[in-house]
Amino acid sequence: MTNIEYRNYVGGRFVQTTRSFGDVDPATGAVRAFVHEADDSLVAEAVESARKSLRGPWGKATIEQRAAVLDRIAAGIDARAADFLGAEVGDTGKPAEVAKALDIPRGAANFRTFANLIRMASGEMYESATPDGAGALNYTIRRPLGVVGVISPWNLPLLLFTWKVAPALACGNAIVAKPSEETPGTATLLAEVMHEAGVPEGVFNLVHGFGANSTGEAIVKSQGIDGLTFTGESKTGATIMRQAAEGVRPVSFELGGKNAALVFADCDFDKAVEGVARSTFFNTGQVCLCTERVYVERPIFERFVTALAQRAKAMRIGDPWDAQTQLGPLISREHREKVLSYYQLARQEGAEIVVGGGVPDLPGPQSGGWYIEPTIWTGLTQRARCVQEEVFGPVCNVMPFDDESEAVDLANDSAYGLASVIWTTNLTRAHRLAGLIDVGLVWLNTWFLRDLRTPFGGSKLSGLGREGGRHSLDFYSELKNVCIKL
Ligand code: NAD
Ligand code: 6OD
Repeated sequence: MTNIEYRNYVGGRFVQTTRSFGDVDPATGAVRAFVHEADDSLVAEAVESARKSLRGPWGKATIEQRAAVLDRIAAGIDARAADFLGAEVGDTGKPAEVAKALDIPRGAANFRTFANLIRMASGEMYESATPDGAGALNYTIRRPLGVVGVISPWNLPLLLFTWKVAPALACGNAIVAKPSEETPGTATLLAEVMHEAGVPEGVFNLVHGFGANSTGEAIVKSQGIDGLTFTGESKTGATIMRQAAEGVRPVSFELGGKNAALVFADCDFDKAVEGVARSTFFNTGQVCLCTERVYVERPIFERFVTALAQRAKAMRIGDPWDAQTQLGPLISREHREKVLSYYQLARQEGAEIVVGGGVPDLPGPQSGGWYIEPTIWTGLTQRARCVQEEVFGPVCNVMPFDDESEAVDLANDSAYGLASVIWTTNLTRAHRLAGLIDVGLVWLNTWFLRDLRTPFGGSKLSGLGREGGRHSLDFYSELKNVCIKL
């Protein structure tokens, strides 16, 4: 029986509620913590504390004071890295080696990056002519949006939560944030770090719960929220957008993907196979940027499928704390049912299952986890639902193409527009195609290589707006123009 409890953090206090739900370890299926669900009145209290904090010292803090707070939070995450690792691996089942290398350091890096970016942020200034010849000066001031609602998903919990909280704080906002109900752990530890780092009360509020008819919806519908940033499914984004229209509040959305990799015959073959295996199976396929559609130039198609299948077969599935493990479980029983329903649908749609397609038989505690086999399909048509709909699991369909323009058409034949990868040694072609693919992010001969100053986001169903670097500052603040007659 677990004694871990994740509480809400409202107005600078950790708050218990009368309703709680279990937080399940997906690697074993066991309940690892209890989470105190915030009801509408606690959300309203969180919004009110956030508003109040903007009228206090936080509303008057200088950029340097805010940046120093962010640096202290980053140091706090570093100092408690082992706790963060335990919570992140416990909540997601992802291999500890991955969380150690990516999720936890990135949580701290998000705060350091936005501390530095806000220190360096510049405004606009114009000298203007006036009829009397004296002239005028116009300059801009960056003001916070106010109270920002942050709603995040479960796949990269700390990374995505801090990716929004850090720039929102850097810009001087107050926050009411809800992590996914599946992964409440690291967000709760972050509240402790904020508390210890001296974030004034009410500036950061954490409320736990579900989405529709629960905490998430209460945040979205609260008229005390001045802007909303959301990462999650495209359908949820559409619902939130409708609700946020009341009050005309700005939204920033990072949504789903059905991302294509284009592999040309002139690629560095081994690097391309390794790269596509990584972009398909990383985090058990649960990254919005993961590849689910692979288009391979016909002369190397068979060889590529064989090599990719060998990689998939060799993947070590199992205990996330074993340093050899490469593939953890899916996040939940429901999500595994969804992914398995696509494995079934692919058969009905005529796929050849090159590898995988089922559930592995694991020994020990992991026999109760939500594991699934890495899977490769061939033979599906472009119109198949399995080629058009986001699965969000460790699976891709591989299809041949004959020339560059067909490859671009296939990549663009999707309702989503998040990310693409092009594998070729012809750099002229790489740059030409990068401009032609309808997505927000293109990687050439690499994948998920991130510079936090760059714009991040998708087109079509994949999102609205860009975050990252100055684009985050632009979303989390408003520019005010000041004009003075000289
Ligand atoms: P989800 O949309 O189900 O939930 C995301 C968050 O929204 C959770 O905190 C949830 O509780 C909340 N929520 C759900 N319904 C809500 C509602 N009606 N009102 C308010 N809040 C609500 O998504 P998920 O299953 O947690 O995450 C997986 C999805 O996220 C995939 O589609 C993936 O592609 C997408 N994603 C996109 C990006 C990106 O950067 N584009 C990054 C990560 C994940
Ligand atoms: O790296 C990032 O900043 C980012 N937003 C990644 C999103 C991954 C989606 O699952």
